[in-house]
Amino acid sequence: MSILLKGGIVVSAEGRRKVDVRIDGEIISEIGTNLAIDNSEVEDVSGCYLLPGFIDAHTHLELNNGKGSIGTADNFTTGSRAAVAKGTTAVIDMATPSKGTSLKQCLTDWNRLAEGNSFCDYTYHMSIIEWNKAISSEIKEMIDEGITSFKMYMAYDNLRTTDAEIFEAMTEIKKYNGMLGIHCENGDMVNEMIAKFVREGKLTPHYHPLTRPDSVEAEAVERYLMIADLAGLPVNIVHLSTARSLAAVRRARARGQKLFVETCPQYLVLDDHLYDGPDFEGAKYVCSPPLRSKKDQEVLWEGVMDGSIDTISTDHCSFNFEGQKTLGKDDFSKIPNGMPGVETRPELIYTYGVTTGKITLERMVELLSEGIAKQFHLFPQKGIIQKGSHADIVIWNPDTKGVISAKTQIQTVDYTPFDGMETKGSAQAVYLRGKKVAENGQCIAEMEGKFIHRKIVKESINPC
Ligand code: DUC
Ligand code: ZN
Ligand code: ZN
Ligand code: ZN
Repeated sequence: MSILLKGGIVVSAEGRRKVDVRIDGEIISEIGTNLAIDNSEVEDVSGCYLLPGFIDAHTHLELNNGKGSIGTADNFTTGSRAAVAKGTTAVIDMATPSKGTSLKQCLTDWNRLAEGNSFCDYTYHMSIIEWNKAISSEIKEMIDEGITSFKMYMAYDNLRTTDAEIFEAMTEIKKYNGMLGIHCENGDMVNEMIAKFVREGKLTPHYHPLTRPDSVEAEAVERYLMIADLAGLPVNIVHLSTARSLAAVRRARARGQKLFVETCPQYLVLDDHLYDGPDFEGAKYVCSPPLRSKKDQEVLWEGVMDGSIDTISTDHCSFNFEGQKTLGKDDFSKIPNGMPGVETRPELIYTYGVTTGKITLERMVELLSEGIAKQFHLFPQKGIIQKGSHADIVIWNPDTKGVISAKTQIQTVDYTPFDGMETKGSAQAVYLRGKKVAENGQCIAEMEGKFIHRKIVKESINPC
């Protein structure tokens, strides 16, 4: 039997329409005004917006941080449960191999982690942490397997490659019109500043952001964009966090370069005074790049508003405060980097972006779903509510009020960096490929998330 969502307002990046939506099986079969009930099961969604299922293009649901084998607090099951509960119906997780592991093996490993263990749909960015003939020959293989995007690092000694290797990887990826995202920080400078503070006995979380100032990110962004320009590849800058980096992006675009920019909710709603919290509280906010100044926050919001920033994803990488973050109690450089966020992104962006008038709901849909789907070859299967697309639909109630709390969150981690923040609006129900998977903030389904095989369609790349 089909499902008829009646009386809601369907929102896309282009606008909003008061129309009914019929779902047959996994697919949206009909959209129109006053659709006949026929044999459909009717759900009255009047007063609500119908938004395409949100896509989080940057999660580390299962990551070993390379510092003494610390695994993330969440895994595919708990992370995806938190995702769907609040409206995220697909994630693009960072598949991260260890040194000496082939990309094919890493793909097998990630499939083993995700298959049958995910409440939401998923795919991966394949991380390239070393470059050689064998890895180079695997790029096409990955694309044929449906993995059309890659990730590289300019910082973290266990993950980073040289500029020459980045250039070679770009050249190979360009042959197939793949997408490359990069963690932009100058790794040498970070190492140097960590060593200096440690030498001086400056060991509290206060020093974490001082080892990774805005110049460390902006220099890497600028260098990466120059390398991409040489290679002729449109690239993605992940978790851009500073005004200086955004200025570099604008300069690149002004000279005609095509690129994409992602930021994360933490850089929009939190700032660096949190590193000075009492006791060891600052450790909760240790992520890289670090939280920035209020001024950076303002400039990032401007970027979100004027289109310089294309997408918002989370960089969800959760470590417990007790027993994991506390490993760095005597030395901030031993605090595992990362924070949870896959659960809270929709409510944070709606509350602090849409209800404040900074962005429209249409823009939120673009930033959290449609734009991501287009950039990463998930469109029009995902990212839009239209006939023939997956019925991934968030029934968004704009009238609810809430407070983010570690006590009530679904994520399996012992804190949230957004604790105590008030929210407005929330997912009243969530459909994943036609099946209701969440209601009133709780996941109500089985783990039926599927791997999404992506195919490169060149026309879908449309950077602003
Ligand atoms: N930064 C983090 O804080 N955690 C995961 C990886 C990253 O780049
Ligand atoms: Zn990163
Ligand atoms: Zn401080
Ligand atoms: Zn990341």
